[in-house]
Amino acid sequence: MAFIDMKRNEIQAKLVYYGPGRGGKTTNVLHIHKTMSRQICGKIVTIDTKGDRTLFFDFLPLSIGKVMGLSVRIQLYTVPGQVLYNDTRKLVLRGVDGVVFVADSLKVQQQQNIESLRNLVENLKDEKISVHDIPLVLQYNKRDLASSSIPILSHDEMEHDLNRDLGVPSFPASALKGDGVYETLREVSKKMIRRVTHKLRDGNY
Ligand SMILES: Nc1nc2c(ncn2[C@@H]2O[C@H](COP(=O)(O)OP(=O)(O)OP(=O)(O)O)[C@@H](O)[C@H]2O)c(=O)[nH]1
Ligand SMILES: [Mg+2]
Repeated sequence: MAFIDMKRNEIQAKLVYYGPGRGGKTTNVLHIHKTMSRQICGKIVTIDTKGDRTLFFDFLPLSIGKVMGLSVRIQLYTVPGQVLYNDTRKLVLRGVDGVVFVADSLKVQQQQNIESLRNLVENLKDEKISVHDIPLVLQYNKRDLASSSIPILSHDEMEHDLNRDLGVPSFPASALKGDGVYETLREVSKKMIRRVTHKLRDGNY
């Protein structure tokens, strides 16, 4: 749950990029770090990687402006997507305020997308959070491969497999090229801030 630091007049919210291994979570964060102004974006911290596989997490703090007189800081994390690192995913999910689920458009990854989403639902449940309750957006990544010979899932197939029951905003993206990265981040941030300000207004903090 978002943390309010009254001494510093600051709201801190935790945003987690979740999804199957090699789906493009770290690539999203690297793109944000590379292209965002230094006034907004702090230092990136990458804890333990092997090649391009995240073994623990990536972390990037963003200061995105003011809401109700309070500075808003979003702490952005990625989880390791590989199935065997579930303990780490659970740890990173603790205190989560919003989730970007990065799905891989590769046809061969269809089942991994579905299993990773199921795993997210379970791990959120352990945190007493309903997937229908938390600010969540889906990102269908690697759309640039549509112009290659590699078979990819259609947008409709991904909507059907992943978003049928959720009905949340979804964005096509190529994190590698930077397409759709900010659209995704903007939407989930909007949802998170809306949630925090409602709670503040209702006196739930
Ligand atoms: N063609 C293409 N490749 C991408 C895209 N996004 C990521 N990749 C590549 O996919 C591979 C995996 O990307 P990562 O960002 O490391 O994936 P991840 O989700 O962080 O993976 P884990 O850390 O193992 O969970 C890398 O070689 C990326 O360059 C994209 O939009 N298009
Ligand atoms: Mg990674």
